[in-house]
This record gives sequence, structure tokens and C-alpha cells, in this order.
Amino acid sequence: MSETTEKKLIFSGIQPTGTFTLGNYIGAVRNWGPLQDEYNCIYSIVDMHAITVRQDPAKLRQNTLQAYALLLACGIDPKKSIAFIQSHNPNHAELSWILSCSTQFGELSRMTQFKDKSAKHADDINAGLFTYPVLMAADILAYNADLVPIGADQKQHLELARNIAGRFNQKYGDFFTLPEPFIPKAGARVMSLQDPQKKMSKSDENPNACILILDDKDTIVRKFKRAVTDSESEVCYREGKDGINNLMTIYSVVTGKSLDEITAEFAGKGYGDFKLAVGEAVADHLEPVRTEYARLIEDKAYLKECYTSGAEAAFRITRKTLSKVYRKVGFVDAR
Ligand code: AQP
Repeated sequence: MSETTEKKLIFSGIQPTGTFTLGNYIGAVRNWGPLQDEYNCIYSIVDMHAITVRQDPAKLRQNTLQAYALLLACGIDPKKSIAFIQSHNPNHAELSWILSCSTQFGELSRMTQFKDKSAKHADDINAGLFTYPVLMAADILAYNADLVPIGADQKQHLELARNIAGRFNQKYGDFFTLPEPFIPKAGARVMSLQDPQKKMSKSDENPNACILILDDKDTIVRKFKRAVTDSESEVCYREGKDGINNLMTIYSVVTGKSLDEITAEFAGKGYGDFKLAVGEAVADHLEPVRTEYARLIEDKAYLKECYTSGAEAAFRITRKTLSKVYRKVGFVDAR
């Protein structure tokens, strides 16, 4: 990929904390492939973020390779985009330190994800969990990304990245681009199938709460059949029908049908028929991803070639950023 073109630059990342969920897919990764022709895209498996909660090292290694293969299976072309593993480019962590000196304790304390995750992992509220958004700001600002495609849950972190960039620019003179969020119109927040007021998450302990994009058809259909809905029977999008609203959004995204078309399609039918249709549509939609993943995960040499060259390209871009940043903050040139 050319490093100097007029195209806008996109950066986004995903944690290798488990197999991607339908939420990760619809809210984020599915949208990344189509952006590759219009933008310069950089996508990362952010393993350094993953260790903010306890991980089994062998499992993390396996999940990281799996996540990288899944990224490609979801349509990221390593010839068009830079696709790499975050820990292979140490410049992110270096920049993160500099940016942490332009970040306020108070603003990090207000981050919803920190509050949620520290409640969930009360026995391990580590400093990394607290400073996670600074590393995320470094991920983005190291490339001076213009746009960051994310699900709605990451909007607050992106706003913080903009504040950090703005503060650095004020202190040291204009340098960082203020990144804009790129949030999909539909499916920006896919909800848990078991608790539709909670977002669908990879690390949910209830396996029925989330669809993993590598689940087989039977599993997907079964999970949708068990999805929590309400005591009515009308398939329509309305306030208070969180479970049905979530299923309708998912069905709409995978079939391209509008909410009105879906209501008409299931008029007079019960939730059972609807849930079965959603399950089958999702399973069929994900089938090509599963097939491509099965092929890629067997080809470790190809994956290695892709993530190694991705990291080299990422390193080159970010080293230039860091050199300029070091000069700006007043560090003595090393060479
Ligand atoms: N439920 C969701 N609906 C829409 N988008 C979502 N994303 C995550 N969950 C949903 C988007 O997926 C991208 C990658 O997310 P991440 O892996 O960096 O972390 P996360 O947001 O914390 O995702 P999970 O699945 O909830 O992981 P765990 O369980 O490990 O914390 C982001 O763009 C995110 O917005």
C-alpha cells in the first residue's frame, strides 16, 4: 500500500479476547472490507489491549492468530490494507506514554468501559485497564488517522482520543489530526440474546448470549430460538421491545430488508417463525466467512507472511510520527 496518497486514512482494531461475535462483525469488521477501495486502511489485532483483563497466555496466542485469520476471512485484503498484530509494532506503546502525559486522571475515571470492566474484574483493576483509552488514542494518532470505524460502545474512547490530540496540539503546536468516528447506521450496538439491554460481548459467560461468527448453522439457529423476547407476539420495532428490536436489526442487516418489510413479512406469524428465519439468515450470511477462515487457519505460513509485512509497514509510518513527536516535546535526537 502506498504511504503517501491523497486518500483519507482509516484505522481500527479488534481485541483477540475470543472469537468475534455477531456484534463485532455487524458493528465493526463487516464494514472494514468495503472501505478498502476508497481509503487507506490500517487494521490491527490489538493484543496489548487484551491483556488489560487476565488472559491465559497459550489461549491468547491462539486467539490472536485466529483473530488475524478471521480478519482476512471477513474481507480484509493484506495487499490493499495494512493488517498487523499490535504488539509487533512497539511504537504504539511508546506513543501511549507520551500521550498519557496529556491525559487527565479525571477524564479516564469517567470512561464507561473502565467502570464496567472494573466491576466485572473487581479482583484485578490494574493500571492498564485504566489507561486503555490512552493506548487506543496512540493506536489511532500514530497514523494520524482521519476516520475510525467503530461500534457505538467505542464512541466515548474516540472522543477522548480527540481530546488528547487537541491538548497535545495546544501544548506543542498543531500536529495530530483529530480523528472522526465512523459508526454504522444500523447495527452499531448489537445486543445480547439473553439480556437485550446489554451489548453482545465476546467475553460473556453465557454462551447463549452471543453468536460467534464461527458457530455452525445448528448452533446459530438454536441460540436464536432461545433468544429472550417479550410476552407479545407481534414482530414490530417499538420502544420497550428490546429483544425483538435487536433481532429485527440483525435480520435487516444480513438480508438488506427494511424494518417495515420485515414487519410485513412476519405479519400474523409468531416469534417462533421469526427467530428461525433470523437464525437461518445469519448462518447463511456467515457461511462464506467460516469457509474462508477454515482455509486460512491451515495456512500458517501465509498468515505469518501477511502479519509480518503488515507490521513492517505499520512500523515505518509510526516511527516517523514518533520522531516528530519526540522533537516536539523536546527530547534530544538519538542520532
Ligand atoms: N455488541 C456490539 N455491537 C456493535 N459493535 C460492537 N463492537 C463490540 N461489540 C459490539 C465493536 O467491535 C469492535 C471491536 O471491539 P473490541 O474487540 O475492541 O472490544 P469490545 O468493544 O470490548 O468488544 P467485546 O466483544 O465486548 O469484547 P470483550 O468481551 O473482550 O470486552 C469495536 O469497534 C466495537 O465497537
